[in-house]
Amino acid sequence: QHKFWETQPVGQFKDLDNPNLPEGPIEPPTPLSEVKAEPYNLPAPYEWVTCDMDLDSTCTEVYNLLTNNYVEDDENMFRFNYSKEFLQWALRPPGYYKAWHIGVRVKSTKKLVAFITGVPARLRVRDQVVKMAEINFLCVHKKLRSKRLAPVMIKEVTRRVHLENIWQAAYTAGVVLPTPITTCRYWHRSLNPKKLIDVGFSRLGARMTMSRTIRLYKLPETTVTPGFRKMELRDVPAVTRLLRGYLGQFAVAPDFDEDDVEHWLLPIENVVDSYLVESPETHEVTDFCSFYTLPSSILNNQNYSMLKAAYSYYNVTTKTPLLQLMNDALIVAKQTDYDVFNALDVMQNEEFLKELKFGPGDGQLHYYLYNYRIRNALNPSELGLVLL
Ligand code: YNC
Ligand code: MG
Repeated sequence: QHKFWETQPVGQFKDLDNPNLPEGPIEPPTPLSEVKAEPYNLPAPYEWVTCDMDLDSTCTEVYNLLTNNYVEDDENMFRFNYSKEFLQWALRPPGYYKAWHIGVRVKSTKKLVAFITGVPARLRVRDQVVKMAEINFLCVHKKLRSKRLAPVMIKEVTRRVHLENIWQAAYTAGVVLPTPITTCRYWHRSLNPKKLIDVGFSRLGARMTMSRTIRLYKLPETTVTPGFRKMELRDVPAVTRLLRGYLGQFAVAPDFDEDDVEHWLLPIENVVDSYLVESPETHEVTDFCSFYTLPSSILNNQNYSMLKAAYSYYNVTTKTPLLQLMNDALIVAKQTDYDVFNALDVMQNEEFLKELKFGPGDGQLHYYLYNYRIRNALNPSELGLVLL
């Protein structure tokens, strides 16, 4: 069934109903001297490369590989189009390792045909903070699919993570593998319903006209919460306190310090946006919301080539009602021309999804840990982690 994954230290389907297995690492770390020093073998025409994401030329090659070969929806109508600026942000957080940005080239032409990445992160699982790798952007060129290249890519990134004395990882995928710690659903809030319907992202509801639909999704021109403004560098300490206080309640969540918050949440145009509420009376930062920008290419449409999508990231409230804060997030996204605002049913998101007119999507997103067992699958609302 899973010839590769059956050999890996991950929760196996056969163990799902075994209550005696302890939570925590599945295998102990091995001495670093026992970690394979040489890269895994690739088929003869290919070679490993480390992709230097500081180089604009390398970034462009990675961008082109992903733009043409990365994740599509089930009906092959849309494909993720991560921007170069986004990739540089996602792949260079505090303490990142260049060696974890792994490419495969054709030896003869140097063409980049596969990619996988890791970045370091501290994740808390219940009461344990664990150093992990977050694995993302696994991509094999369409012409090289189903040749068992992916397992080699995964083993090679694992080897390079082990060389840094890190033994656990977190990742998400649209496919079912042994075994998800939780399974989430994407919800979509139309901001530009006419375009979404024209490109086939959504359909006109039963007994709905286009003008009724446009009215249904209409938003105020300006935000309503007093003191709502963009996050700035000076807000990093306050936002870190707010986030740490909030994420503590979830079974699995990042353990963010100020450096992490500065990197992951300080706004970068067309990459990540964060807003907060500064109390007009006390100047205290009481609430926070954020989203990242991930457009999708629209495949085979005459009129449009790109869908501009915002993805809900981390949101925290202590004073403002969550519904009102998220409605303000929708308003700023609409002001800056996003077509759709997406959110997973993680954290407390279910509290606003239906009320704010998000509709459930069809794809599912499964979350996984490598070499870390969790006894029972989590409810999405117990998960405090958003991967890019
Ligand atoms: C996937 N997405 O099951 P079995 S998500 C993990 N994640 O193995 P082949 C995957 N494994 O079942 P292809 C996977 N997709 O026989 C497939 N697999 O045990 C497994 N798509 O390999 C699959 N990007 O090379 C099977 O398949 C084996 O040529 C088959 O390549 C797969 O980034 C892929 O969806 C996904 O580019 C590269 O289809 C290709 O089809 C492709 O014959 C479009 O592979 C783009 C796409 C995936 C996005 C992502 C997270 C990846 C996580 C990888 C696992 C990390 C583990 C932790 C490592 C560090 C550990 C430490 C410490
Ligand atoms: Mg393959």
